Amino acid sequence: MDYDKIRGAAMAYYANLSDEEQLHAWKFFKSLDTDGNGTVSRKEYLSFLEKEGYADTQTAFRMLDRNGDSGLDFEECTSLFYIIRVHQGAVSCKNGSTQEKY
Ligand SMILES: [Ca+2]
Ligand SMILES: [Ca+2]
Repeated sequence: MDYDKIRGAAMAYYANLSDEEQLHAWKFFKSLDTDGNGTVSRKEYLSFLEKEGYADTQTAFRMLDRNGDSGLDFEECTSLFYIIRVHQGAVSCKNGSTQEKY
């Protein structure tokens, strides 16, 4: 997966969301950050995936953790939000984007 492309798309996607949807993205981030320290650790990330029934993946975490500090900040989580929303959790590919929303 071309993460730079995903990230660019995620940023554009987020920028075009309504206030309500942006709030939803924020809540999504807060729901991942279960201890409320402002970053989503790998453990928090994995327990979220487990809870939501997504397979995998440490690979995706490494991909999402762009600055390599072993935690996902809000911006990094936006990419995850985008992937889940737009690609229906298709961290494992599939037909790509037939309906791009940006
Ligand atoms: Ca945390
Ligand atoms: Ca990070």
